Amino acid sequence: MRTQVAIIGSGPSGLLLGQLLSKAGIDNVIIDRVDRDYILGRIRAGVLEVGAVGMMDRAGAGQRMHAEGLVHDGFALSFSGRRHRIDLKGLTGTSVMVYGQTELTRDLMDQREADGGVSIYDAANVTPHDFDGESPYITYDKDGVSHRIDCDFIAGCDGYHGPSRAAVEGRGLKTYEKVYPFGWLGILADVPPVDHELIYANHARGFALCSQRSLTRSRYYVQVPLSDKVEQWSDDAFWDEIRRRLPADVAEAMVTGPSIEKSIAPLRSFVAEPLRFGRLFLVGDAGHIVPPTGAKGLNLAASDVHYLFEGLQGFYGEKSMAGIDAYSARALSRIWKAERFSWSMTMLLHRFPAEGDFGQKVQEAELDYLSSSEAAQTAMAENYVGLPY
Ligand code: RFL
Ligand code: PHB
Repeated sequence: MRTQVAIIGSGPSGLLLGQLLSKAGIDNVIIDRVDRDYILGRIRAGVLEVGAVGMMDRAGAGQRMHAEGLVHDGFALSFSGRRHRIDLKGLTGTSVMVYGQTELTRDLMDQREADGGVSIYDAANVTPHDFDGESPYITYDKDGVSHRIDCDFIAGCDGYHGPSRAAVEGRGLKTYEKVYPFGWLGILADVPPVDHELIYANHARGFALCSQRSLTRSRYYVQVPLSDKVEQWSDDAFWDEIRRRLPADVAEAMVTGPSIEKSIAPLRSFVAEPLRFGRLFLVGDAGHIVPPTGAKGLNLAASDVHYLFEGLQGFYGEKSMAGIDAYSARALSRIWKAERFSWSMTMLLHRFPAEGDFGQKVQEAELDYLSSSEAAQTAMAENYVGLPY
């Protein structure tokens, strides 16, 4: 088989890139290790920046998001028994969209299917080859048969554990990493959200987050030690713990119910540099990871795709390599700012056992300062709604 751009990974970054390329008349094939239902079973991000919303529209897949997504003009910080609202709209003129990654992925998959785009699922041993030269290709096995896709470029949209970054390790790739000493225990439940906006809570027992997927589906998280196993946490134990970490009025208003998903995610900051090796690009989680505190993971995948699409469009439209040459630096400049923000939100809101009571007091002082300084709130709001592409 031959295509112009071979895309490894059918997550948000691969699907967004595929849609934009198809719309621009650039032939592409998406190839994934697992199947559609497996991908849609992953419960991940929930908050979209205005840039990611715009990317969904450009991909022609934004209709349901606009109809069902919830526009949020602010969020709350809870600390020292009180709550302070960050007025995103008032401070920046911009809002965010609450729309789950599962729904966004489903919309992109459906649109790709409707447009006749080619996706290959359940492909084993996907491997990129010869990307240093002008004729790269991908090999994979499916149903016991080996296949080869020849292409002009390979987009590595294959997540943190995919084969694209593995293929460039030891070839000048530099990685930066910070691992946090805790994880997030998250549950999804068909109960109305406790508030119409998100609540991020700093509490002596640990961080908690009240998020949502719709007016009838809630997503809640609590900080847990890395040694905790999800089986240790009954639904009742989870609800008891999150209520302890929230202001009394919020805890009392919380509607509880059986979980439909429960999992623990470790927190990590990670960046790989550069993001381009000849004709292979690292995109989204393949190139970087943020802790979820700033809700930036999916949004960074969207901005990477924006820069890469511009480069590929320049190559096919104007025979120019300028955008392709600039991809890594342009994407990394925005990535590092989101890394910084995600790290600072994580440091501000979580309990760090090694920092003791002193660390907790410093966090409370910073939150108190934030609640009294419009300048500090504006800086937080500007980063939360997303820096410009
Ligand atoms: P994805 O979504 O991981 O998609 C990568 C795709 O590549 C496929 N793949 C392979 N395909 C072929 N061959 C192989 N060998 C392959 N190996 C992997 C995978 O099957 C998959 O379909 O990366 P992408 O597209 O870059 O999108 C990034 C986002 O998914 C990610 O940044 C966010 O979901 C991060 N994230 C969160 N972000 C938020 O903003 N808020 C959150 O609450 C949030 N929660 C999360 C998260 C990520 C998690 N991970 C990665 C474990 C919770 C979790 C658990
Ligand atoms: C989510 O809804 O899953 C979510 C929302 C905001 C975050 C992280 C996760 O900062």
